[in-house]
Amino acid sequence: MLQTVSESRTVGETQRVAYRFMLRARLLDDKFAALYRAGKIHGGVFLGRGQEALSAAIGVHLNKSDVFAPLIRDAAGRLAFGEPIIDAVRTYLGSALGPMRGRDGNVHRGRPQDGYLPMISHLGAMVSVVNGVLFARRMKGITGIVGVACLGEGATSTGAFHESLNQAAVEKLPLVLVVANNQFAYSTPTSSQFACSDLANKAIGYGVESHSVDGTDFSACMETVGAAIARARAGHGPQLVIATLLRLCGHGEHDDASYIAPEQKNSKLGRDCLKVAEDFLLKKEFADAAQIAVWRSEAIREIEEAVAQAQREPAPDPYEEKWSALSSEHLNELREES
Ligand SMILES: Cc1ncc(C[n+]2csc(CCOP(=O)(O)OP(=O)(O)O)c2C)c(N)n1
Repeated sequence: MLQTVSESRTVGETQRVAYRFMLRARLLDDKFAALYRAGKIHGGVFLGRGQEALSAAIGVHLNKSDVFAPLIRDAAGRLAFGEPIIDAVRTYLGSALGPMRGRDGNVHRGRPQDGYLPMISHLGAMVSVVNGVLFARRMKGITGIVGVACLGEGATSTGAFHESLNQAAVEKLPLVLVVANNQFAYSTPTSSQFACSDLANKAIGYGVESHSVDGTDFSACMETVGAAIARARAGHGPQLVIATLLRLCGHGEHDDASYIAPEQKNSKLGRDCLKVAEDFLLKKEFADAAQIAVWRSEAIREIEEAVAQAQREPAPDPYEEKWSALSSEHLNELREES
C-alpha cells in the first residue's frame, strides 16, 4: 500500500512533494478538529499544527523498505511515507475497514507488515520497537535501510529514551531519532522538563551524532533531516535530530493551550511552517499561487470524499469479531490476501 519515494527527484520536485504532504496534513487535521467539535469523533483528536515541515521532511526521505514510527503529530510524515488519507479517516471515525479495524482509538494506527509501526505510547516506547525491527532486519541480512522514531522533547526525559538510544549506539543501528521540541509536554514547559542548555547535548553522552534545526524552517528541515537519514543509511550509526518549534495548538483538541504565552506565540518560534514553506516555494519558483490553490482544493476534495466514505462504513461488532486490533490471526489473513 505504501508508495515508493523516488530517489531521482530534483530538489524542487522533492520540496513540492513535501509541501503538498504538509498542506494535506494541515487540511486533514483541520477536518478532524471540526469533526471533533461536531461530536462526530469518539475519544481525543491530536494535531500536528506547526510540526508539518519536520514531519514531511522525514516521510519524503524514507524509502518503502524503511521503518517508520510516527507519533500523534505526524500526519504529514505518515502521508509522505505512503499512508492513504482514508486510513487516517477510518481510524478516527471507528470504521471496521480501517487499518486497526475500528479498534485502537485514533492515532494508534499503522501497518507493521509495511514497516509502518502503530504507536504504543507517545513517550518513547516506540524507539526500542524500531531498534528491534532494525535488529531483525540485520539478522536477515537486509542492509541500506533506516528506522525513524519520532518523539516530543518530553519523551527525552523518560527511561525508554535513554535505554533505547544507548542500545542503538552500542549496536550502531541505523536509527534516526527525531525530537520535536515544541516547548511543552502537555502544559509542562521545557524549563520544568530538563536542565541541559541544548537537547542535542544528550547525544554526546551516548556517542551519537546530533543535528539541530529550526523546525519552523521548511528548507532547513528538509536539509537536516535528509542529511541525518542519509548518515544513518550510510552506516554512521544512530542520529539524533532536535527540531525547535512551537506547538500551534493544544496537546489535543480538548486543550485550548491557554498556558502558551502570547509573546511566545508571536515570536519567531511561533511562525507557521506551512506559511514559511509556501513562501519558500513561491520565492524559488518551485510553484505559483494558482498551483498551490489547485493542490489545496484537490486535497479538500479527497478529504471530504474519504470522510463521506468512512461515515457510511460499519463499526466493528464486538459480538461477531475478536476485539484485538492486529491479532496474529488478522495479520495472517492480510498475508493471504496480498
Ligand atoms: C507512559 C505514558 N505516560 C503518560 C502518557 C500521557 N502523555 C501522552 S503525551 C504526553 C506528553 C508528551 O510530551 P512530549 O513528549 O513533549 O510530546 P508532545 O505532546 O509535545 O508532542 C503525556 C504525558 C503516555 N502516553 N504514556
